[in-house]
Amino acid sequence: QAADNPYERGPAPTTSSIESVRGPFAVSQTSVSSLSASGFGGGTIYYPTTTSQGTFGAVAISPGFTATESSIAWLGPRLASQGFVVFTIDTNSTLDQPDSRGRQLLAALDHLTQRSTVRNRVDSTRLGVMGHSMGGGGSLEAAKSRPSLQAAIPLTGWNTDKTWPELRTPTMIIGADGDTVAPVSSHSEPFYQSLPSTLDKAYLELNNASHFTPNTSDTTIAKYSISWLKRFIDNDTRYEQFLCPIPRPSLTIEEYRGNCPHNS
Ligand code: 9J3
Ligand code: ZN
Repeated sequence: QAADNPYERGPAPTTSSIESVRGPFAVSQTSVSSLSASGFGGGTIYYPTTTSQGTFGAVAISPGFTATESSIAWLGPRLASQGFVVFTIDTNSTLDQPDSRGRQLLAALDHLTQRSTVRNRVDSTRLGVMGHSMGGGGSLEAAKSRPSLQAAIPLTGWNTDKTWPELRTPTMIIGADGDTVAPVSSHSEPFYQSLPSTLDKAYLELNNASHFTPNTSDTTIAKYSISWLKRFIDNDTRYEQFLCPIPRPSLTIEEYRGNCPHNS
């Protein structure tokens, strides 16, 4: 790791390395049963196998309404292989609403840092949240209630609360142009617009995408999520090149908005 950033993990990134299905770290996994979980429904922890590179930042990820952990499972090894401990969770009930999903994400992070078998591998000061749909709405709720979180990324997020001026956590909102369940016009766009202008924030609208695009392996989601988590959980400015200047529209990007350069 570089002397000037103790949180930096892994080799210098390239476009190819962040688009790859697997990053440089070998990944192990361990299950957390619902019986041993307190305040959420259990899940799977994916983590870099090595113990020779210090602790890693961590992220908890919630599925959406009626869905289970399997719907977001692809993100586990994809993100962990880049150098994060990743906890994909089940919720207590698949019908839980975004505020409950937010509390469950925080309970999962607490389990990860305090009770899990991999707790010694996790830096409890470098944590983030993600989620799909109501789980994405939950990631906004989690960041609102715990401003010490270092990154939040709702994926085609859904919430009845459209305004998030309370957030202090660097947040990347990912929406889909063809989403008819959580249309960007009534969810992701107002979420983004309501975030403080002083916050490090981004809005990525996927092109040719649906509400359920985040449920299968997607290189654009992975590439920008990895960059956001590295930049703000690990303070790793080597990833700034993928976020600034603001990415141009492309075959997979309908629109991107953000503040560049970042200020934290
Ligand atoms: O988690 C989601 O997919 C939320 C979208 C939804 O079905 O909301 C209806 C209440
Ligand atoms: Zn609000």
